[in-house]
Amino acid sequence: MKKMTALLTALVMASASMMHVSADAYALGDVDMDGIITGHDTAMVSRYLQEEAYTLTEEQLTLADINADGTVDQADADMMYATQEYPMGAVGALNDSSGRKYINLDDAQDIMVHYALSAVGKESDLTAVQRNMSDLDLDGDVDLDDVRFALTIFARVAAALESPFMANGVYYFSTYPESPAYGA
Ligand SMILES: [Ca+2]
Ligand SMILES: [Ca+2]
Ligand SMILES: [Ca+2]
Repeated sequence: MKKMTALLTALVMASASMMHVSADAYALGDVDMDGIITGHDTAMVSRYLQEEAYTLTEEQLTLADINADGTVDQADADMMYATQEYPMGAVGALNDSSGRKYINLDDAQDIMVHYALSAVGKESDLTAVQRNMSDLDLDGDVDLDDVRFALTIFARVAAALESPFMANGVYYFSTYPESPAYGA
């Protein structure tokens, strides 16, 4: 009986800890809490710093303070950009060993196929990490806007121009196409 009680207690405690997902469970910098630092995390922090209306939760702010100095500022965004394993949108980079830092046409196609499948209620091959990386405009959803952004970035990179969404370590989203990087 005592054993049974102990087992039940352990089960209750285990389920309680599963319900409360603490920021402690994630590495500093993993703001979207998907287990890896990508351009999506960097973009979230960058946008938080640029846009008053864009907010992060308390847990996300804890994770955004990657240099652990008690504040979330550009130094964190810069450090996250230097630390991130994959750039925003480069969903195929997770499956190849090229280490490429730029979005390519295959990535844009993968994002478009994911959108098309989800539009008809079907699952795509993209993992949760890749879905986060596909949400280029950070609205929490992967749709045609993200496909358009992916194609635009690909075209800019192909033309050896800087991404319209990134300049001097800052991602620009809401200001597109008036982004400071757009005319570069
Ligand atoms: Ca992440
Ligand atoms: Ca900091
Ligand atoms: Ca989106």
